[in-house]
Formats: sequence, structure tokens, C-alpha cells
Amino acid sequence: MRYLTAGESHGPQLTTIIEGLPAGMPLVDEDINNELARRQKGYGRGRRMQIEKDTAQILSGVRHGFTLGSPIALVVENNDWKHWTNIMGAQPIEEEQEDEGKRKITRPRPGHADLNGAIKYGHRDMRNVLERSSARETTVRVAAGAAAKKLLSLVGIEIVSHVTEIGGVSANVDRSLTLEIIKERSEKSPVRCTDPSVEKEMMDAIDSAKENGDSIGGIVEVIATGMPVGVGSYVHYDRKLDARVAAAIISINAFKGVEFGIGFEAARKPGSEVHDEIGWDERKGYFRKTNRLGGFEGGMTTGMPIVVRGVMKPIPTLYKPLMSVDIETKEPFSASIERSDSCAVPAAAVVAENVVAWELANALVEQFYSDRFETFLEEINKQRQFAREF
Ligand code: EPS
Repeated sequence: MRYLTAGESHGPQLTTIIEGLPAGMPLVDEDINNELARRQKGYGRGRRMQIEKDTAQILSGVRHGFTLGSPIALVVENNDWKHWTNIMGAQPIEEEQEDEGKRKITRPRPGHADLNGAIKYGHRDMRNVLERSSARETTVRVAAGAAAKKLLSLVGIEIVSHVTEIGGVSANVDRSLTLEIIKERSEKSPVRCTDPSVEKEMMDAIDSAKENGDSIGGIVEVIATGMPVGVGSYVHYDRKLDARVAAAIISINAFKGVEFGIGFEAARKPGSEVHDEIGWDERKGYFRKTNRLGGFEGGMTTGMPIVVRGVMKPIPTLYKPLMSVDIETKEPFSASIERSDSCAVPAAAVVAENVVAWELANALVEQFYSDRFETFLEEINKQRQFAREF
């Protein structure tokens, strides 16, 4: 499967074209819109989220609620576009309108794509970079992921996400919680956290960052259950599924690190406390007695839950800006102040969940016959049975 996204943050719309979902798979607007609504929530977001009410239109590839096998085009309109038609329009503008009409940016914000992107493409107006590097783009990544998530749910794979840390406030992650409870608690929580005892502290941390004109980051965790054993590859570096999942996480705006299972803790422990002992039982077949490796061995799924965490840095757009250099005058200046969120970690958890869903679905589609949905499902179930009886 593949998808491409297009769209500027304050342009008319965001678009994605998805290719490779099996034909005959049920897919309706709500499957996508539910995910889009989840992504818009979360304590710490700025005013933009009050302007937008993200809904996707399915413009191709689906007929009467089922995929056709042809590319699926999804479009999400930007409500904010109406305030930006002059600034972001595709038509040339008169020279005398240039300054006012462009809202030109010449002061790059440290930590953003502004300066490197401007040098890369030769943009003297860094709005040309900012508009596309904005995390607004994650809207349609979630839309694409939502279609993948639908595929996963239809083949018995559940995926959830939650926030484990915000601005140095850590949740006590209870590993005995069921997926259902993680989902229920995180969905109810304004910070998508399963531990109610730290929720307020996380919100206070966001409030104080906002008061100080600052921003804070955090850690999100995605858990997926029900993947068949042996999806991915130990044979080819570019088909190792853990590597693809890691790349998907790091590709989310502002993500700087990723770990599976006990993750970086593995560096501090002996092998006997890192690897998961293998067991067998008649009903389940092979299983691991623990899941410290987070569902992957040798680039392939073990059949245990996939547990992956990503770290998001604080959003670099600050009301208390850091020093930068104006690219016109080369004089030191405070970086441009743009409207922003003080914390987008709860929303980023939903993004992470959906981009991971995409990678898992993609690996399944690649590994199993996938032209017709029904046969695809049968093949996956055959593999599950094969692994149980092996
Ligand atoms: C973002 C800046 C803000 C965020 C935006 C990401 O947008 P604006 O520039 O319009 O205030 O709200 O996130 C979204 C619009 C979104 O949908 O998540 C940035 O610079 O990355």
C-alpha cells in the first residue's frame, strides 16, 4: 500500500490518495471521521482547533460502502482557509500587495523546518516552508491510517494509544490493564492518560508552559494486539516491520525517538532479563511468557502485543521566542511568533496510533494475497492456524 499527502496548513484543503487496500472491504465516512475527531482533542491545543471541524470526503475508490480496489482519494477542507485566501491563494498577486498579501516570514524559528527548508528550496519567504511542514498535515495521515485501522479491525487486530508522559510528569503505566480499559480511560482523559492520579499534574504542566509562553513535549505509547506471527522479515532490511514502525513514528512532526517494549532499559539489563521465554499451550500455540521485546523478534511479529513508544519534543513555536537571525538583514532577532499549541502530545498519540496502523496493514497486504478482502482474511486466518499447529 502507499499514500501521498498534499496540502498547506492554511490552504484550501488537505488531500491524500491511498492505494492498495483490498477490494470489497467495508469503509464509510465515519471510520475516518471518528479518528479525525479524536486527533483534534487534547488539552493544550491552540485556537486553530476551535476553527476546524475535520471531516473527510471520500471522493473515489469506494462505492456503496465498499472499497473498489482503485485509489481512494480523501479530502479534508481547512475552515481557516477563508481567512487566508489572499495570503495562500494559488494565483499570482500584484507587486504592491506583496508585503501585506504574503505575510512574509524572514525570521526562522529554531527547531522548525524553516531555515533548512528555505535554503533547500531557495525560499526567501519561509511561509513557503512553514505551511507544509506544519503538523496540520497529520490530519490526512490520520485519515489514511483510519482506513488501515479499519482493515486491521476487520481481521481481528486492535490498536490503541495513550500518553505516558507530559512535560516530565510520568503516568504509572499499569501493564495489567486490558486494551478495552486503556481505550476507555484514554478516550475520557483530556490528556489521553490511563492514570487519573497524574492527569491534573499533566494539565498543570501544560498551563504553566502556556503562561510562560513555552511549550512541552512527552511520550506516547501505541499497543496493537492480534498480529499473526511472522509478519515482517528477518531476510531483508527494508521489510523489517519494527524498522518500518520506527520510521513511521519518527516521521511524525516533532518526534525524536522511538522504543519497543522495555526499549532503552535493555541497555541496562542482562540478556536473561530482556528476552522473553517461549511457552506453548494447546489453545494459543506458542507464546512468550513476558513481552519485554514489545512484539518483535528478528524484524518479525512474535504474535505478542506490539508495544511502541515515541518521544515528542516540545513544539518549537514559542510565544517566548528564542533568538534567531533575520535572513534579509542577518541581524539577530527573536524568532517569528506564530499561533501554536503549547502541547500537542495527546493529539500526537492518535497520530502515532494511525501511522502505526498503516504500517501493520501495509505489511499484511504485502505478505498475504490482497486483491479481494474476503480471501485476504481467509489467508490471514490460515496463517494463524498454521502458527498454532506448527
Ligand atoms: C501548527 C500550528 C498550529 C496548529 C497546527 C500545527 O496551526 P496554526 O498555524 O493554524 O495556528 O494548530 O495544527 C493543526 C492545524 C492541526 O490540525 O493539528 C504547526 O506549526 O505545526
